[in-house]
Amino acid sequence: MKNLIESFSKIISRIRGLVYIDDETLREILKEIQRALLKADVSVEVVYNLTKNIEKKFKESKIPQGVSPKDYLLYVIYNEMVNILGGDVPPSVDIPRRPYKLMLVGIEGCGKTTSAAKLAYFYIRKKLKVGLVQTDVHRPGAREQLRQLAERIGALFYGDPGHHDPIRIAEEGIEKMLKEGVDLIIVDTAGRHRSEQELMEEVKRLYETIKPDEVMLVIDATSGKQAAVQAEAFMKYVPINSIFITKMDSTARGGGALMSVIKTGAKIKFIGTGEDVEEIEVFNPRRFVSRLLGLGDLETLVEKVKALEEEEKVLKEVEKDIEEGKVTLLTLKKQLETIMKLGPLSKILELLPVQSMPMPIVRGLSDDQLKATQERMRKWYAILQSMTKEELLNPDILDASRIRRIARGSGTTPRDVRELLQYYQMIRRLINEMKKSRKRLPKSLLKQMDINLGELERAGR
Ligand SMILES: Nc1nc2c(ncn2[C@@H]2O[C@H](COP(=O)(O)OP(=O)(O)OP(=O)(O)O)[C@@H](O)[C@H]2O)c(=O)[nH]1
Ligand SMILES: [Mg+2]
Repeated sequence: MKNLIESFSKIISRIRGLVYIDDETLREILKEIQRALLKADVSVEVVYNLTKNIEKKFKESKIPQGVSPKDYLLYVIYNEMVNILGGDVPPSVDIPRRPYKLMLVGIEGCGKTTSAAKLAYFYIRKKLKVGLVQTDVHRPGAREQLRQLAERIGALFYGDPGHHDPIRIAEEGIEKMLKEGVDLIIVDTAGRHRSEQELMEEVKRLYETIKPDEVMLVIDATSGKQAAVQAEAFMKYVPINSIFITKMDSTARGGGALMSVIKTGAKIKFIGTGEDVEEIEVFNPRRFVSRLLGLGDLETLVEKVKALEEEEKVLKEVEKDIEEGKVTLLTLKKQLETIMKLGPLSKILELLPVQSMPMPIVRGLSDDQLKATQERMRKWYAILQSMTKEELLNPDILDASRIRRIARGSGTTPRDVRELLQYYQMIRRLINEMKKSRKRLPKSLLKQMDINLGELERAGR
């Protein structure tokens, strides 16, 4: 990890120092990225695809207004890295059913027993009652190792009672844990065997006995790009539902392990970052890449570019609607949708050049006003959601009884609905006036829409 962070920090500062980016510079930067990743044991294929995607995206996309080419390049690099690590959405680590049986598998010394305790501790802190079962009868001291960890973190424990039969231990252990009413049973398995074949067969038999809700494969990050080979070997015997990558703290090949495992289609859920039970993290590709690229402010940049791209898309749609003379409530709904998707209003306002916002937002709002605006948008959106398509397209059909129904359906009042309609009428008037004076739409129009909601409210009362 450390090495990769160092290489990337050099690349990033180089990009930051650029005045313009020509093909030659871009090629050099991509080469540096390739070198850094290959050093982290990322496979040639993954490295090649990644840099090709970065190049393509950077060259082919239109850079949103207000973003410099170097910022856009950083954004593209970040985004492609996140994609290759599993995408924007962090894995869910919720326990969907209780009791839930989680079985850990992995080769000798990869960190199963340690990770079993880490996971138990992770869920104990989420107020679950957790039981640990040790089925490893091969490694001397395996029982004692997990028993002590269990005691330390306050988990229940079951292990080798003296008969050395892993299958029976699994059965007895699960029975005991069910009797104790635990929410989560974590079953540790042996990694030490005479041969890989033997290991796999025991894993398979245990799987059939335990019938786990989830099989989690534990992989040592030092295995680098070989991680995929390991994962595929296990997948031949049991379904692998999730992955725990250990020892991310102690190797330069963590990047390779992560990126190779993703290729197998398995979901990385956790990473281990030290020997202690607390050193466990939910694997979050975005956070991981931010840290890797050493950019605290990158998230902000990414949000900004995303917001701008999103905004441009909606602007285009709105522009089309306006040109075709069909600004309806549906147009408004689309705008609101975009804004709500982008997150807290205060943040969006910081990120966007406000005059191009497709909604009437006033600069210099106080926190209270901002809250009120946000609340109103939420309300309006609820109202629009309660309307039928027909109503959205022909707001003129909205009579008192429809308005009452919509208010009820959206948990608002008829007055709220009327306020929204008033706002809509105002926009329509504006558009008509604009059309008459043949001004260019929609930028100028949108600027005019940038009106004070407070005034509207007062007018409506
Ligand atoms: N630095 C570091 N060490 C770890 C991590 N996870 C596990 N270890 C260490 O790796 C070694 C092996 O861990 P175990 O949990 O015993 O591995 P195992 O897979 O249960 O081993 P077998 O039962 O023999 O298959 C121990 O020294 C752990 O402290 C981690 O995230 N970071
Ligand atoms: Mg073990």
